[in-house]
Amino acid sequence: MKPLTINFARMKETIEYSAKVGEIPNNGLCRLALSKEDKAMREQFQEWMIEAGLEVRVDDFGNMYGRRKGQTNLDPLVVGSHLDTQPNGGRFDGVLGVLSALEAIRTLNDYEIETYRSIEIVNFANEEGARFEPPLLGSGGLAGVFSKEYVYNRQDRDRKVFKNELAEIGFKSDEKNRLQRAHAFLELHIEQGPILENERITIGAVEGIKGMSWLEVKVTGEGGHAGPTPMPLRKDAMMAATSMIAHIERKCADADGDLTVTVGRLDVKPGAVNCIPEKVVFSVDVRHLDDEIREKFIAEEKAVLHEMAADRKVDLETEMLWEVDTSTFHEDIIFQVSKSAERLGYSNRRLYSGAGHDAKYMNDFTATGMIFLSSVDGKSHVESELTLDDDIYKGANVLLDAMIHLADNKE
Ligand code: HGY
Ligand code: MN
Ligand code: MN
Repeated sequence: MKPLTINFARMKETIEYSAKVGEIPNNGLCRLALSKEDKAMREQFQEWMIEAGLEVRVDDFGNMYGRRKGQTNLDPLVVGSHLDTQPNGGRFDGVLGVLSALEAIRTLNDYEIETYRSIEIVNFANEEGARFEPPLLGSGGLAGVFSKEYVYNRQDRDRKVFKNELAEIGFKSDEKNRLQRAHAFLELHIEQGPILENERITIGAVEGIKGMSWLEVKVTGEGGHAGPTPMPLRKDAMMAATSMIAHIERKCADADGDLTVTVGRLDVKPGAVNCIPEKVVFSVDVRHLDDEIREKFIAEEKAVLHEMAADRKVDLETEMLWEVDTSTFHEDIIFQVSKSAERLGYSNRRLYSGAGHDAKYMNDFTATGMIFLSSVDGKSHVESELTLDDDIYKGANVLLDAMIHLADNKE
């Protein structure tokens, strides 16, 4: 049977709607988890799912599910991603995975196709970890990696608590609504890197996700007056922290090309022009395909930072906020993505993901895979994030074809 294709004009409408909910200048999106913008987008997504005839439910983490009944009660096929964004996010990260799943359901409805297994589409709560750290709280909670108590007590920078914010937006529901079992999970997502674009390849059959660590470094010195305090007498937390960050960058430059290190968050106390910084707290995001290389880098670097702190007579504390090892997806799902791309005549290649995704924790829950689409200039987590319509159309067709095959799998 010739592969079906989606209704791109209809899908484009949902993408354009989403692009307005939390819109910021330069085509960006700021739709932080559990914000009023997230609430508005969730409510619209819920409406679309109901219109598509899905049984909608929300679990206690705020994960949203829409179930399309199949012929049997066998474990369902699950597809989806996340609708929350970074503060300076793009219009496609996570969004495409949720809206392509919705469009695939709508297309199955158009053709009145009844699948052997039920299909559930999902919007996971708090994938980005930009507001409530760490990331993947919804999928991680579902997979049993994070306890309900841990997730509920996470606080944002304004000390707002996850549990209260989730209730506030009206998406805190029942534990019994959690997804119980799945035959497989498939997530369509933008690559957020340059490989597919550089090689002019349409579809990425993702093999897995790199390991990553989120470290927090606290440097405590002594505050003082910016003027009369002689330099040799200072215990300046900012000068110490910046020399540490410079060392981290140098050490990363000496490592192999796969290591990435990012200092994305830095807070200074008291943060006044004419006060010597007393305390600096900064984050270090470390990623590598080889878990041993990542862990060795962190252990060696922590030792050097402690030496640097002693030289500067400041205190140093480090805390591992979150870390995950490299995960490899299920061969059957990776193969299905490649096969569906071939059936549709789209170029494709296998690759690993440098970005984290809900598929990371869903891989603990069921046979999991991802479909990648090209990111223009390899950019993401910026307002200018862009994936071209033609790629979106083709990616959604691959998702649809893979869904039909996986949902009709009788094993
Ligand atoms: O951090 C990540 O890689 C993901 O975008 N949350
Ligand atoms: Mn994402
Ligand atoms: Mn992201």
